[in-house]
Amino acid sequence: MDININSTTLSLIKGDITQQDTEAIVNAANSRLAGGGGVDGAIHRAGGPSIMEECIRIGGCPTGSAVITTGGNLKARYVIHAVGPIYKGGKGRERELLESAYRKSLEIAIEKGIKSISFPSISTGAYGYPTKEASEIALGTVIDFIKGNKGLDIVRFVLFSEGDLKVYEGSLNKIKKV
Ligand code: AR6
Repeated sequence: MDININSTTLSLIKGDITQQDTEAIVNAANSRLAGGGGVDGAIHRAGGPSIMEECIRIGGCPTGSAVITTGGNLKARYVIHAVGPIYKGGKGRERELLESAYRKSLEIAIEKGIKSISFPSISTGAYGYPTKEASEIALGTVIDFIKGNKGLDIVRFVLFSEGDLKVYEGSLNKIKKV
């Protein structure tokens, strides 16, 4: 599913983030930048050890923020490591921190002159954020950003399952109607 907002195409696909040919891909990292399972494990496996060397040099990243490294052996030139919140029932600052992880990633992309970027569904795996709620936050934040900032040609969400893709499509349809 694709929609155009100003000069940016926002698309939702089912796929593997490590295979994307956008200039940057976003990692769902942890604040120690220590690697792990899920998207993080897949990116480090596919991209090779140079990405971890850069992460160690950077040292860490607070929750709700993001840092950039090169993409090692990936097709993508850069990896933006974003740290989403661990879901604790939704009564804390989870929403704010999830919004901030997406926004910070986009700000870094603009600063670097990156034209195309792929996101995974941050925080909805090991970190337990309910996918429907997280998809509304992710899409809402990205759409607000695109409306206010020129420079990105493609923003792609790469969902790992058909079920997650359907949830994101439902949320995008809902947002489009408002
Ligand atoms: N491509 C796209 N999406 C994927 C892929 C892939 N190759 N692999 C998994 N997903 P998660 P989080 C989906 O757990 O919740 C790590 O250990 C997955 O199905 O990767 O932010 C880190 O080191 C889910 O929908 O990230 C952190 O400690 C989504 O990506 C912690 O997990 C996010 O799942 C971060 O947890």
